Amino acid sequence: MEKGTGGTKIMAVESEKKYAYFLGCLTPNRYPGIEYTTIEVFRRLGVEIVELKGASCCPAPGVFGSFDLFTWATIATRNLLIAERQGNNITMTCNGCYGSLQEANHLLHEKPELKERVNKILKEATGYEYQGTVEVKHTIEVLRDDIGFDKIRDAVVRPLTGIKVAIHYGCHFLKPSKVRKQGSSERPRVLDDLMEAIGAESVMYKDRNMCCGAGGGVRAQFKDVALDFTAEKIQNMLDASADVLTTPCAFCHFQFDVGQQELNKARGTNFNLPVVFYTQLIGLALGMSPLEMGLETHQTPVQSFFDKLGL
Ligand code: 9S8
Ligand code: 9S8
Ligand code: COM
Repeated sequence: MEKGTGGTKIMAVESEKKYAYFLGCLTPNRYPGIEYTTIEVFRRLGVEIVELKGASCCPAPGVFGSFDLFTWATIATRNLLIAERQGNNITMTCNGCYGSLQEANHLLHEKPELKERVNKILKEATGYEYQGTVEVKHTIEVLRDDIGFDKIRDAVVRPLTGIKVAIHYGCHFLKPSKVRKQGSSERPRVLDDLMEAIGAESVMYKDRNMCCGAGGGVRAQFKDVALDFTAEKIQNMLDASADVLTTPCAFCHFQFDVGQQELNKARGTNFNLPVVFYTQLIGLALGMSPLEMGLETHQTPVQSFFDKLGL
């Protein structure tokens, strides 16, 4: 097995499915490595990811949605409309983006009067109305439903054996549970199953479903409060002997990765739990190199995790 750096072998893969990638703000601007890795992992597993040209901020559910639901729904629907005009369904690597687009889609189906009001504006602004044909799926759902964990298990060339992963699901992926329909929002399993499929061990830790602290505008307005949450979660993960923290939300990823360094600076702590996005863990298991996934750009060093993996 090639170590550390070096080229990825280009594998020819017939793509069976296609999704438009709703990037949102954080993935492309802060973690282009997550964007690249996700596209490559999906390509290797037979799913083509295309650009959603002209998409805007989702807009962030906990920020825009809580101030003005109608404006939030209209902007979200404009993004859905772009995908509908392209003839694609949407997938993403951020729970906030999933929350906004999935929920707006749901509300438009449930409330015809809202759809009519939103479409009136969209018609004026773009010349088109949203019909409601787009399906919004988190990348986890594409991996589970369109690809299947068995296929992922079969594609593993570098199993993450012996690695203890602390999973942070993030609030918007699970709740509101009646809208998200991810099964139990108190005892989610899907990401645990996925991590086990690539050979890692998911460790349970205290208050696993607690917020990372950043969502809902808390990081922007009350950074110290956000960091209180982050510190508590990281400590709980360390108490469970985690080697690495993973999440399916770019915003949570950002908060844990940057937040640990902010805590160390401001409070003199020594938090250095490597933060690796869940598609990057899959990428590693599929044989991608850490360099091509941009892992060295994460603020919290990932070296201790590499050492454990023998990279
Ligand atoms: S877009 Fe703008 S701020 Fe953000 S990353 Fe996810 S949520 Fe949607
Ligand atoms: S950011 Fe992502 S999904 Fe949220 S609101 Fe609570 S947790 Fe972190
Ligand atoms: C977090 C999104 S992923 S928001 O800050 O709650 O809107």
